[in-house]
Amino acid sequence: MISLNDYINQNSDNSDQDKSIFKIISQISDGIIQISKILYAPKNINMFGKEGSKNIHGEKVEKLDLIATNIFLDYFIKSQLISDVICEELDAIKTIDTHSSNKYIIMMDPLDGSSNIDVSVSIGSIFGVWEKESDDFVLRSYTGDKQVMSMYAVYGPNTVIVFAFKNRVCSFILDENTQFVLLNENIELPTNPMYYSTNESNYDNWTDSIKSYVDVLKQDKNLTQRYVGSLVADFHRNLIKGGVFLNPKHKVSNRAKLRLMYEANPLANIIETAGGKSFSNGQETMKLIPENIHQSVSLIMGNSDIVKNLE
Ligand code: AHM
Ligand code: MG
Repeated sequence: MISLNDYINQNSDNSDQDKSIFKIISQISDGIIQISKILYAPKNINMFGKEGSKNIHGEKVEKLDLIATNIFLDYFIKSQLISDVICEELDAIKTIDTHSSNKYIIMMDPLDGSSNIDVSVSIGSIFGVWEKESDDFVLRSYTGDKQVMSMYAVYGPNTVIVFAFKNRVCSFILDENTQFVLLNENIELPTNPMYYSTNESNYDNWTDSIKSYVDVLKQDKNLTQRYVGSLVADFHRNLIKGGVFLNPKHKVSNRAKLRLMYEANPLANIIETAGGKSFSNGQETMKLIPENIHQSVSLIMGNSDIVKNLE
């Protein structure tokens, strides 16, 4: 068994960047352990349910959304590495410390799929890490292709973390001693994809090109449909088994649902490192110039041979 700590010791080249990023991975993992402990302990059931307010996206905030946000923020404040945090649950950028040694920016969805909490369906946390470009924060500079590390956790039958760093995608599972141990040190998308994943209740609200694309996926005898409704769970399944995930824009509103900075970009980096492709708004997701921190984009990602660049 190789623990996360062993893995870090074996794979760090002791450069400043390796030391910093592995420390960030380690701190995020500690936050994920804290959240797992809350999720898997029945005595904490009073921490579940709606908090009462709505977030900037108009969604009802779950108590756990806020608990998870604060758990990760505490680690980032202590790290002395993080300058600013952009978070699904925070209206504005949270500046932690502009000291020059704090040179990383984190974008996070601290609890993805939170509407699935009450029904015991898998949920997750998503993170993208960028090196700070300049003293003034200029969002346009933070395109997805500049991420130095992307990571997620899936809280399902067990807790698994996956990260893309140094051109590899690795996964670790939380064991019975509350320690992350290595599952796979080089995840690559399988060559025979199994699934297409989308919310087909939106069919009438898709453009004709998306409808035709999904019609073709449905006809493909090698594919079957799976859809959880927690982005991380849908993504993780398709990363391991192969497939395509899509959450297109709605035809009438011309708007999409998923967020560029802390959902689409981190997962795009992971899928592309694993050999796949990701498109948003008719472009490669990671080449999109961000316009605002909570910007929503269409998302189509998965195996290169079945994924299509549509909106
Ligand atoms: P959130 O729970 O962080 O607000 O995430 C939004 C969720 C994603 O996890 C999931 O992929 C998507 O909303 C589901 O969208 P839809 O309702 O269109 O199926
Ligand atoms: Mg989310």
